[in-house]
Order: sequence, then C-alpha cells, then structure tokens
Amino acid sequence: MKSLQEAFPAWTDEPYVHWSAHVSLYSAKTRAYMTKKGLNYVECTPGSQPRFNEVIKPAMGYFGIPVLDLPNGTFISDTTAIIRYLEAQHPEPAMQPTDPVMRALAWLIFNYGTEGLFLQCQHYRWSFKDSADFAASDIGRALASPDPKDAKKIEQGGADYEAMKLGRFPDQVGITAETIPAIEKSTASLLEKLDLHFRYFPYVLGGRPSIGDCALMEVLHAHLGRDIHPADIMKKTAPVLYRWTETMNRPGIQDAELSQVPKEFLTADKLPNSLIDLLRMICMDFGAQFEATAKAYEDWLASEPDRAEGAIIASGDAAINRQAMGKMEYKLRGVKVRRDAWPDVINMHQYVLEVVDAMKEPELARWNEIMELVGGEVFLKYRPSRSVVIKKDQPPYGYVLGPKTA
Ligand SMILES: N[C@@H](CCC(=O)N[C@@H](CS)C(=O)NCC(=O)O)C(=O)O
Repeated sequence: MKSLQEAFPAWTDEPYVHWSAHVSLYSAKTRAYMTKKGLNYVECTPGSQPRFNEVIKPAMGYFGIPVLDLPNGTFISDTTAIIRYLEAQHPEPAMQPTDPVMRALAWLIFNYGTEGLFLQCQHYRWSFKDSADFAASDIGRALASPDPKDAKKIEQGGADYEAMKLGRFPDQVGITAETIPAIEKSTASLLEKLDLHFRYFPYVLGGRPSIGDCALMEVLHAHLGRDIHPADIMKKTAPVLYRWTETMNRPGIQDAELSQVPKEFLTADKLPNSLIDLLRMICMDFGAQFEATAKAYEDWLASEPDRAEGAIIASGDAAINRQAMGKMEYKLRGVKVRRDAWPDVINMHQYVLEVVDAMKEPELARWNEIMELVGGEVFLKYRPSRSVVIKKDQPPYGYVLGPKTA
C-alpha cells in the first residue's frame, strides 16, 4: 500500500467525474493530465445523462466539454480552469518543472497546444471523408443522441455537428482553399520535429510529463492520432510521436522504449537541439497568431475603455462555449489567415508571465536568451493591459475582464 501511495500521491477516495468524449479535442488534454497526475477519476459522456443535461448544461447556458464534477457537488468547465484547479489541489506529482525557465516554457507550450493548432486539427478532421464520417459517428453516439440504439438520431446528430463545423470553417476558423497548403505544411513540420524529439526523450520537457504534453494531446491524440486520415499519416511519417500519444494515455511516468531516461525535467542550461527546434517552430507558427490575438484584445479593450470588471470578453455579451473578440489577420507559412480571435490565448499567456515575473537572475537572463534564440520576442514583449479571468466554476461561465489597473 505504501508504494501505491508513493506512486499515486494525488489519489483521493472519491473520484472526480470527467464529463468528456473520446472524440472531443479538449477532453484529450484533461484526460491525459488526470491520467499522468495519477488522479482517481471516472469518465462520462454527456449523452442523455440527467446530471449533465439537467444540471450542468442549464447552469452554464451552453454545451461545452470537458467539465469536471468535484466530489463536493460543484463543477468546473474549461480545460485550463480544470488544470489550474487540480494543480492547486495536488501539487504532486509535479507536472510543472520547478526550474522557472522550464516552467515558463511548459505554460508557453500549454498555450500553443491548447489553441495554436486549431486550424490543423479541424482541417484534418473534417476535410477528408473517411475521417469526417468516423468523427461524425463518434459525435453522434457520444453527444447528440438521447438513445444509444437510435441509429437515425445518432446519424443525424453527427451530420448536424459536421455541418456546424464546416459552416464555421471559412469565416470563423480561417480554413479555406488558400490556407490549407499552409496548414498542411505546418502540421508536417510539427510531426517531424516531435517524432525526432521523442526518439530521445519520452516527453516534451524531458523525462517527465508536463502540462505542455497534456495540451498537445488535444490535437495530437484526439484528432490527428485518432481520426482515420491523419492517424494514417502520423503512423507512417511519425511513428514515435504516435507512441507518445499512447504513453500519454496510460498512468505512470516510465515510457517502455526510453526507460533509461531519468524521470526528471530537462534543465534550461542544457536544452537539446530537438527541443530548440520545436520551440523555433512554435514561435514561427504560433507567434504570429499570438501577436494578432494580442492586437485584437487590445483593440477590443480600446473600443470601450470603461468596461466593468467581470464583463464578458466577446463581441456579444453572452458567455458561450467559444467567445470571440472580433476578427484578426496573421500569416501562417506566408499565407494570410483571417479568423476570430479568442481570449483563451491571452489568459494562458498570463500564466507564462506569472512565472517570468517571479524569476530572478540568472533565470530571467536565460529566459530572455532562449526566447531570443528561438524567435519568441513577441512572447517577451506583450503584456495585456487588463487581465483575462476564467470564470467557469460559477456564472457567467465565461472568460471575463479583470479589474481596471490605474
Ligand atoms: N475553452 C474550452 C473549449 C472547450 C470546447 O470547445 N469543447 C468542444 C468539444 S471538444 C465543445 O464542447 N464544443 C461545442 C461547441 O462548439 O458548440 C476548454 O478549454 O475546455
């Protein structure tokens, strides 16, 4: 028993309930996190479950997963809010490096994995018929049907969801005939860099899984590692990356193929080239999206400077699953992308800044040096003029404005 407690220090008597779905992008992040953290949890798909449909969804006012039911009867929605909560409750086992530079990198990769690959994952899910059919049938079963045996309803539910997603492609998400080649280039480059890195290290930041790995699981497991078309590409071109998606979905730290690697995070003074290369790519592909999001947020703030603390950060004034602050434009691999800007990206950047602000020398100098080396100046420079707060454990269940600073 003692060794079990040592292996699972975060284990609790009562399980958490993870409202989620196998097919769901964001659920893959919290699932991998809870699995690697060694938490006691069970999973439920909303389907026709009364707790979700009669309590959680009406309270939130919209559908959105994942949601975490806590043993005390309350719940939290949103992957970032869930992980922030669980990190505070269960500091061990460590999913954030103690070295502040590595910790800041973990939050930067967390941001990239959570929202920096949305075009990539949606394109590979819905632009190819085999993948789209597979995902639609999963979604129909998991979310849309009140009766698992009602084949017609399941089919209709999947088809409706697919139509909704495709309808949002050109205007809201920025997936068009012009942007698809750039999306595919950036995906191929990500697969190549991670496949190389995972030949030497079981996880992104070395010998232990971090919150950064968990966020990357959204796209790399739930869509690219599961849907027929991209999973085939991943297995053929990045088999070691595919192995990582399997490792991330099982408890424990040790990866069978790399059992000799010490179960520790890398240190910032000795970053391997494979990680530097990955960071360069992140800064190139996500840096531009990040900068455009920052501009959209500052424009949104400036359009009505006296908004009250707690105001919903969106063009409309209702909290919805996907709050948008207006349009933004940036270049991905030289191609212009025009799409909605999301406050989530600014919120997550604040967790990078929180770590950076607590740094002392020589860590601060090392942080600046690494970010300059990998072309991440924009992540050094930008500081939101008002904070973005996630209020997803109580009304309005949305991303809201923090207090006005003098
Ligand atoms: N910011 C949320 C996003 C969650 C999200 O968009 N979940 C998807 C499923 S993967 C969803 O519920 N979509 C419903 C919709 O878009 O209407 C998070 O991090 O949890």
